[in-house]
Amino acid sequence: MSVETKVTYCRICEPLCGLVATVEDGTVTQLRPDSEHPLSRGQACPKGIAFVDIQNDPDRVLHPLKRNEQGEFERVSWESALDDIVARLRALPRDSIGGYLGNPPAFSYSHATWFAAFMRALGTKHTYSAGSQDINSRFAASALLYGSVTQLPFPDLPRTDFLLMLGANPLVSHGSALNAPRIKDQLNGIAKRGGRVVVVDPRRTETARAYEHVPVRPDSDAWLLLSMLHVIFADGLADEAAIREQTVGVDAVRRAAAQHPPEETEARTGVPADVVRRLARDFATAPSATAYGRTGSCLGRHATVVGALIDVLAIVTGNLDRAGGTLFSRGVIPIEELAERAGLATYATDRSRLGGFVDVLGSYPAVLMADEITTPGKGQLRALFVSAGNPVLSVPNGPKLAEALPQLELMVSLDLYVNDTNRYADYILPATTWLEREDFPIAVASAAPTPFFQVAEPVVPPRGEARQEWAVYDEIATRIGVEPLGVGLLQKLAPLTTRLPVRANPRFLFELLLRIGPHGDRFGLRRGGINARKLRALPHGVVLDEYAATGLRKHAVRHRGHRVRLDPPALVEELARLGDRHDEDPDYPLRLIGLREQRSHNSWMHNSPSLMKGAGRKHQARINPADADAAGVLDGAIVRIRSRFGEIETLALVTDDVGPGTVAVPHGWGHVGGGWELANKSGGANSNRLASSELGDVERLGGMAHLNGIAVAIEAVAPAAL
Ligand SMILES: Nc1nc2c(c(=O)[nH]1)N[C@H]1C(S)=C(S)[C@@H](COP(=O)(O)OP(=O)(O)OC[C@H]3O[C@@H](n4cnc5c(=O)[nH]c(N)nc54)[C@H](O)[C@@H]3O)O[C@H]1N2
Ligand SMILES: Nc1nc2c(c(=O)[nH]1)N[C@H]1C(S)=C(S)[C@@H](COP(=O)(O)OP(=O)(O)OC[C@H]3O[C@@H](n4cnc5c(=O)[nH]c(N)nc54)[C@H](O)[C@@H]3O)O[C@H]1N2
Ligand code: SF4
Ligand SMILES: [Mo]
Repeated sequence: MSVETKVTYCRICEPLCGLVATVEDGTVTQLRPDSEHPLSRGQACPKGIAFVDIQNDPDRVLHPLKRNEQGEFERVSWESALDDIVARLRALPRDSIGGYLGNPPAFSYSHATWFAAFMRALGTKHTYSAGSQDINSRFAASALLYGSVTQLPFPDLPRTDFLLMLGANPLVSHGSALNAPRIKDQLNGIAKRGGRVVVVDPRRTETARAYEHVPVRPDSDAWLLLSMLHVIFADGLADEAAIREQTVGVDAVRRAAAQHPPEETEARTGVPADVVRRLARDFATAPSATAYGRTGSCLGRHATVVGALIDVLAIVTGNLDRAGGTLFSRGVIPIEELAERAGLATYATDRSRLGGFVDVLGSYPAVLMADEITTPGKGQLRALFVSAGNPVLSVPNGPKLAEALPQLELMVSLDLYVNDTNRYADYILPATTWLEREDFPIAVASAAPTPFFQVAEPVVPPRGEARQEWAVYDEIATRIGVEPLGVGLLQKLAPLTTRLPVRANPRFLFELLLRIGPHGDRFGLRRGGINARKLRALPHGVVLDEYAATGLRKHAVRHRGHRVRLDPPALVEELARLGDRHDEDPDYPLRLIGLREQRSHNSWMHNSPSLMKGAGRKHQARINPADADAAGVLDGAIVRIRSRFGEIETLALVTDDVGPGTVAVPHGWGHVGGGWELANKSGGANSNRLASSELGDVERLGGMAHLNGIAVAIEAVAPAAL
């Protein structure tokens, strides 16, 4: 028997922790934390360790599957699958072909790039992603403020004196839109230095418990932030010199803030005015301060406004682009930046067929998919690729999407499993896991307080007939006669190079971009610069700088004069509309928010025996004792949660971690009909059944789904009824 150990890094979530794999006769038998990784230094979470369950899962899809006439999946060859897919695509207009890209490709440079290039080559508008349920509002805010849709400002954790966090729970999520391994140490570091970590969250989360908690009503952050700005301007605490130097249009913010003194917003936010005043003063007078928001700030009715105001707070207090403040992101492989400069990464340059939503990075709200499938007319969505996604569980009103999917003329999924979505597909094509492919960190890696880079080689060959997604897209594209990344596009991305192959492969492209990036060797012109060959000799990765760069505004801000624009018309209009909508409805007096758990990852790790063992692994709704009492709901009993759009039943966990009026339920549960046996048995319910798929409920600037702050009611379910 041959036993080897191989160094790699985890690609489940954003810290990208270093791992060491034990490989016995070509099979990964163990994953353990890599003690030699310079940043994660021997730390990894249970999900990373348990990935070995997924790698070797007997329920994994290892061969192409085709739905037969009885509606069952049967094994077919790659050749016959691709022949049929290609033939059916050829018969369709290209603008009727679309794709949904799920979350895992955020950690696969080749998958993400080739999917995007394939969609672009088709010239279709039907590009959707997990982004509209996650982070597109952040990108929209960046497009408005900085003229750069790919900009991902992040908190300078190692140097800040004050971190204000809105809607993030990094002790469980491990940090998001932020690449910071060992984030708990980083946050503890702030406190140890005498700084502060303040967590604004409707739930007393793991992170809120560990630091200072400001409980807030769901979906009221816009008012809280405006009131903080109110105090900062009214008390003369704004950094006028920084505002003059870095920005234009501050009066728009001043005017908006003036209308929201803390005394007037306190009923809405639940944060007492004196707490807001103190918070604003402390933030503004801290030696350095940064504000950071994550999914809890992105899934409400005013997501883009909230995202922008979070930055504005740092900007007007002189904390943008300086040590300890909010820093501009910069990719080691500058793919996002180059794509943007080449006009390939856009915001609001086009509109969706239905609803007239603006594009964010060329994609539209995923909640549109169901209507786009069922609404006839030019450009109707008729063929759909679902690439590493499970939108039936992750987008609002999954059941509606599940009903629409069978109406497609062709649905193809690239995945590891038969999941709740691709069970409706015509073809499921087996994809490699991250242990079976090479990688470079992209996307979130550009938001790293400690710039770092690591290349990963495949740890094992693909299991079964699994293939890398990019290669599948490349082949399909070639055969239907479109070029995903041909010479023209390549030249746009990497104008420096002259020796270009006719058709790129991802490795070629990214190694090239690495060399022309901020740390690259510029083909020998920059001494000490990096290239892929050098990096392969450093398998644990390499720290590129002690701290992230400051002074990047002239590089990052693409508005005229490199000034941050505080008065973009779309934002000003949206600020004026704040509070126009009323969610108050006596029939649905409570507000539903989401929740992430340590041993769960969105919808796709519920088939791992090691993560699912233990009594606590049940789907539960966190309900405040007062609300539970009023509805007669008992702890541990079944509760029915109703909204205007649907209802679910799950177990009640009565706890004062959530304030009165708030109910917190994790998404990504309630598996039915997929090929993951343990997941199907794990119970629970799809909380997104409660969310609205009405176009009027989609946030306008970022196209964000409304998933936090949904009006709901609860009731006890008599055990006899079950
Ligand atoms: N109510 C509510 N809803 C939410 C959220 C919330 O906070 N509240 N969060 C939202 C967020 S932030 C996100 S990111 C989305 C996630 O939404 P989705 O991305 O739609 O769903 P996932 O559950 O991440 O499913 C990922 C799929 O990819 C497959 N997969 C895993 N690795 C690979 C791989 O390497 N290659 C391929 N081809 N497939 C792979 C898995 O088997 C799984 O089927 O959910 C969103 N939905
Ligand atoms: N263990 C684990 N880790 C994960 C994931 C996972 O599923 N499991 N998913 C990964 C993904 S895809 C992502 S995008 C990241 C997300 O990373 P985070 O956003 O840090 O993760 P969440 O736990 O969803 O944190 C969101 C917080 O927002 C709060 N919140 C809800 N509504 C509001 C509101 O209106 N205002 C405010 N201020 N707060 C609100 C919630 O109570 C919750 O604590 O996590 C990643 N990491
Ligand atoms: S926190 Fe866990 S899942 Fe995320 S990268 Fe690290 S080991 Fe992987
Ligand atoms: Mo996400």
